[in-house]
Amino acid sequence: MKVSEVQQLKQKRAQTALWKKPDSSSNPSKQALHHLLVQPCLQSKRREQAPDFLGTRGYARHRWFTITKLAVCKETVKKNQTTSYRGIQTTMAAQYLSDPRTSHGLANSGDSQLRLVLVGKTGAGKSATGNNILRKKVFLSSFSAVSITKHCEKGSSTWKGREVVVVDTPGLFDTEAPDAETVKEITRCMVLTSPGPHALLLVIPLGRYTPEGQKATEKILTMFGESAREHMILLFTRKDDLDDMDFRDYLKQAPTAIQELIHKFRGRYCVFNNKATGAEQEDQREQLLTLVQDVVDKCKGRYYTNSRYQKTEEEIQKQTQVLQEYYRAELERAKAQIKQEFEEEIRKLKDELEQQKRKVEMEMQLAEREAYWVSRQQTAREDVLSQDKILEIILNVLRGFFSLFKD
Ligand SMILES: Nc1nc2c(ncn2[C@@H]2O[C@H](COP(=O)(O)OP(=O)(O)OP(=O)(O)O)[C@@H](O)[C@H]2O)c(=O)[nH]1
Ligand SMILES: [Mg+2]
Repeated sequence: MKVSEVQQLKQKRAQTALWKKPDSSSNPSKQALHHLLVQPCLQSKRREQAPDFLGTRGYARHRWFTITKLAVCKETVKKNQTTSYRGIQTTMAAQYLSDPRTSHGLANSGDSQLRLVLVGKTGAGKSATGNNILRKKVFLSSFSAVSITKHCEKGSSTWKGREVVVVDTPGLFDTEAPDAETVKEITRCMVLTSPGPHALLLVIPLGRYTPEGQKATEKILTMFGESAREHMILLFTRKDDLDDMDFRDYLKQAPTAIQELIHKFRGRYCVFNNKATGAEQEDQREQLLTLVQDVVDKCKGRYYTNSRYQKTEEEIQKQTQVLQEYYRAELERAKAQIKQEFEEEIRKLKDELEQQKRKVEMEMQLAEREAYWVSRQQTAREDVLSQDKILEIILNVLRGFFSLFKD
């Protein structure tokens, strides 16, 4: 069999498949669609062809199949377009851009995320805590004399219908002066939590609050500054080391440094046993997230931000717009190509029925392409954040006035 014959056979098979009778019971709006889409064809200037047009029962069914699919496709595009481009910009701006005059990000009702950052000394139990909040093993956590987490990482889960985003960090504040690698990691942390975290969890292991640990805490408090204090929560790990002792009893004889911290944080603390399972694990997670919600409520929904976070967010939005423009251009390019290819083919066709069939196919392909690129525009921000390039761009933007977090 010749290649052209095989192709013809394949085409015929494909057409037969399309012509299969659609299940009318599965499509209750069939009558309405007929009225809307087929009826106008019958009333068109090709009316005289109508009996033949519908007389070809298979073709009529094929048109049904195609028209219904096209209508669904167009409906998807319409739906997507309501939130596309300008819509995306407005939503994102409202959701993420904070008032540049304040040092706090104003949460929008659409901002359903709860963004948390874990900070603390190496080995304090940040990654183990992150995994317990997320209820899954996302971060590497292990007993070691050297730091385990090398880069900031992000994980997410849900709590009461809200997305909980947790960012785990390496021991960013262990060294005296931040080196280039630390600055890079702090920037990565800002990118991952942009436009700003709702709560900063300062992780401290119970019974191991060494002088170095105290130094790290002081550095964190200084670096984030006074404006971050109301977003901070103390998270003590190693509750299991207390055995059956009540935490309040422990506090009575705890090192003064711990007592002072509790006082400084006005009782905003949580105690975790990262080895816990079952109900105990669920209870401590619930207690922490309820405390986070309390913090958010007290801050009237605001998240923590500063001038560097605002610059970071501005740049993310700028890059998102560039990518959306690119996706829009790609859509136009794809549409022009589809039109050119089909129109050339249609021009060569003599049979008006065949021409009509090709036009419907063209419309379908256009609608499908549009649905694809519109959805890419909607998720452009995620695409920007998943590229390594964004970190370099923001590092460049922040270079020169990087004095860590403090305003
Ligand atoms: N018994 C007990 N061990 C814990 C607890 N929390 C953490 N650990 C252990 O402490 C060790 C260090 O925990 P990590 O979660 O890796 O600590 P980290 O702060 O992420 O450390 P770096 O990534 O190196 O900065 C691991 O062996 C954990 O299992 C806890 O509540 N109880
Ligand atoms: Mg870690």
